[in-house]
Amino acid sequence: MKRVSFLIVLLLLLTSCSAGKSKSDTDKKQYVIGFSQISAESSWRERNTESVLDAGKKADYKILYKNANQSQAEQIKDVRSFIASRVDLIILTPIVETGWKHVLEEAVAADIPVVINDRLISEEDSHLYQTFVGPNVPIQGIQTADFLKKKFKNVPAPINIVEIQGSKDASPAISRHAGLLEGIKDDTRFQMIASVHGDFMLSKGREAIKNVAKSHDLRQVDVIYCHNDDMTDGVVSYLEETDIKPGKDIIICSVDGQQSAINLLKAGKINCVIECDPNMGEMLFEVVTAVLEGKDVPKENFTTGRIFSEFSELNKIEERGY
Ligand code: GZL
Repeated sequence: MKRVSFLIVLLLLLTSCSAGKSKSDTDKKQYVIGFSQISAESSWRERNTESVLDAGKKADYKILYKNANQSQAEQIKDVRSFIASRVDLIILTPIVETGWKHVLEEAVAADIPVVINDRLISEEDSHLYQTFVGPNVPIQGIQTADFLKKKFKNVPAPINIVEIQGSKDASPAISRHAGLLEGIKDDTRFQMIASVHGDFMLSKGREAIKNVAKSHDLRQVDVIYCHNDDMTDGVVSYLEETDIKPGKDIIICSVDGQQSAINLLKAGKINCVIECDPNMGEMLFEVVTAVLEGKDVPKENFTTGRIFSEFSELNKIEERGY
């Protein structure tokens, strides 16, 4: 009898404890998201990764994070491992534009939605993902061209441009190149005399300009257009070892808006920085939530960016945080 009343008390206690939690708390499923990131090639990328991981945590998702160390083969493996783990959704930051068809078809077959972060994949595979969150990159090239037209107003031809592109076949490298060409096509004074790749990395940016200097006299170069700030840091460090003054003898344009580039801009060593905001985590998870709730989402969700240049009020630029 004693034993029976003890069990009844225990049962009452247990039911009163679970009654403390609301029904929606107990019913709420914690979604599992696989996030396949490219690597940590730049400070920009490190901030982007933090932004995504922080926002995922804040939105109460369980994030499985994988860094592919600049290898597409590795990234494909990472995505496959998410499919095998039956995650609820995959966030993919594609290192290059092409080569995703098979793995994304596998995700579709497993009924796992894919959201693309930061870089795009080729148009023909766009039916294989739900939506994209990231910058409108072609505009960044056009904004650079607008700055150059202003800077070189009334300067006679030729105006020689050297371009240090990001990673070969990566969507921002393709679009920053195309964007600049589009922006200067109506002004024949501008000509691109060399275009090389620097992998979006400081060391490779430095190596790239050093190689250009072997085949071109840098004193004939008017503009260096770098596809990101880390490569710009490499280019400036190389030029500072020569008798060419960066920002004065050669006009330097960059993209991203890292603190290092803003410091160079304030020091007059570079001339224009197009902001590309890496803090896209919050926007990304709003979209992720909408996808998981089965809502309609636009195919493209663009972040915005400003133009910082020698024509801006530089003391008004806030600390960048990346
Ligand atoms: C831009 C992004 C680029 C940044 C780089 O959308 O993919 O990759 O500009 C980064 O700094 O490494």
